[in-house]
This record gives sequence, C-alpha cells and structure tokens, in this order.
Amino acid sequence: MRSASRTPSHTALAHHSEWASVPDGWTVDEAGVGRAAATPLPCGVAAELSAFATACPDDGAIILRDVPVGELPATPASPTETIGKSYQSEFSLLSVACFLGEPVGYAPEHGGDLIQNIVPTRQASARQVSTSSKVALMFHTEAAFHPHRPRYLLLLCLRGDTAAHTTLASIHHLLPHLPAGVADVLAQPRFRTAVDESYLHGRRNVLGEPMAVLTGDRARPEMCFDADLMVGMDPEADEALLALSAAVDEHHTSVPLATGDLLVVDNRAAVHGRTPYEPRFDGTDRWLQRSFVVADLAASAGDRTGRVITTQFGQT
Ligand SMILES: O=C(O)CCC(=O)C(=O)O
Ligand SMILES: [Fe+2]
Repeated sequence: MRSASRTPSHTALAHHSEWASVPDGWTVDEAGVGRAAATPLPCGVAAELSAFATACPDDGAIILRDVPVGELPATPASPTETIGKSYQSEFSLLSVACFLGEPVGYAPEHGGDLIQNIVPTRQASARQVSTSSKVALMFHTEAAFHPHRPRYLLLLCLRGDTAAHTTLASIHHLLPHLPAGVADVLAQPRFRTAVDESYLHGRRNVLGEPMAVLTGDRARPEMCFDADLMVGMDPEADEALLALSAAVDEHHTSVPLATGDLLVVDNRAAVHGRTPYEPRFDGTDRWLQRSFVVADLAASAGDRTGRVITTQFGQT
C-alpha cells in the first residue's frame, strides 16, 4: 500500500467546552440513547454534520476534532474487558451517532455492543479484523457482505498511535481514475463477497449473492467493496476489481487519529482500512471507540432485537 499524500479535508471544530458533559448516572442503554439523541451538539458541528449528511463531500468522510473523551484509564487488553472509566466518550459518540441516524450493534461483533472498544489484541495482531495491529487492515466497506450494513461508521480516538493511520478512499476520488469500461463492469452484479471472519464464530464461510460494486447514479455512484473478501465471478470482473484496488492504492487519503478526533465515514462512498503499527500491550496502546449507524431501524426489523442486528452468516 502506498502511503497517502493527503488527509481528508472536511473537518469540524468546536471548542471542547461547547460539548455537553455526560449526565450523572448516564449509561449505554436505550434510555441513554434517548438522552444522547435529545442533547444538542455544538452549533458548528451540527451545521457541518447536516451538510455532510445532505450532500456527502468528495472525501466521503468528515473529522470532528476536540471531542471530549473524559479522563482515560489504561487501554483495555480486549474489546470486552470491563473498564472503570467515565462515560464521557461514549456519550459524545452516541450524541453524534443519533444526529446521523440510528445507532445499532451487530450480534457477532463484540456481542452486539452499541459502542465497541477497538484495541489491539495479541490473538488478532496479524488477522484482517479491527483488533489487528501488525498488518495493514485492507480497504473495506464496513460489513460489505451484510444486507443491513451501516450507513455511517464512527471512530472516536481515545488514544492514538502515530504509526496507525486510518486509510480512506472515496468513490468520488476514484471514479475519474478508473480505466474506460471498468466502471461499467463494476456496475453489474458480477461480484460475490465472503463473510468477515469476526461474524463466523467457527461456521464455514460462504460467498454471498451476486452484487454490483457500484450502484445508483452513474455519475455519482455508491460503492461497496472489500479488497480482501470480494471476488469477481468471471475474468473480466476480476480484472475490474484489480483496477479498482490499484486506484484505491494510488488515490487514498489517510489520517493518524489522535485523542478527541471523531472520524465519520459515509459507508456508501468511502472504503477504509488502517496502516500497520506495533502494539505494546502495556496499557498505552491505541484505543478507538466505534459506533455503527443505520438510516432507519425498520429495514432490519425481522433480524433485530432492540438495537442489535442478529443476521447469521456462514454454514454449520
Ligand atoms: O483502526 C482503524 O482505524 C479502522 C478499523 C476498522 O476498520 C473498523 O474499526 O471498522
Ligand atoms: Fe472497518
């Protein structure tokens, strides 16, 4: 992967003090979501986010800076470890998530937690999962294989690592660089996507139904792509995927997230990944909190318990 020359240009900045403090006794549950939804964001942030949601900028992402995260304890050793910390970062993150849509969890991902701790683990260090570290996390649409994939992906940085750059590639930047004919092939249902290993829990992987990589308006399409899990169904489709991967490698942007940075990715416009970094496993490692947002809850009603989407994948 080439190192990116640019970072996403859309940023929204509000002073720390303009953000609401977490209310006493607040917790991450349905009442907490309601409370976060009813809490106004700083005016400037709300205006930028509204503009972002109405007309996604070419970057396919926006970064909010100086978001309050509260006092931080040591980075936990695993995503599900109990942590004694204030809920300030969770409250800030859910306030933004609720502004953009409906926050949801996915049952196989960290038990369906609405907010997931993304920290490096020893077991996953070389795998293609969010808790990896020593390998590049390849470009992907979040849950490309999933019928109820998130509309937005939110990553709030609690503790950064200067070597770990979150990488981004937006279809709006890529499209002009795709060779003639490639976009036509990508717009046809000639691709299949395997399931992310974090969703399988021992079940056998299977390829999903044929799908297109590019959908919607041909001049300003949406993109669903996974450099690791997606295959073409014929040689021409495979070549088109290779051409898209080459364009992604050439034209992506990247950002080394630092404490208080909240990256919002439009999951229909941009794919994302991460550069490798060296974990220490000593409580000082990189720590993100992640939230998934869908546009509405109705679409997943048959496959959802509360805010947890329960669709099962793979074969036993
Ligand atoms: O660690 C990152 O910057 C991105 C990880 C990722 O792809 C995710 O959490 O969905
Ligand atoms: Fe991801």
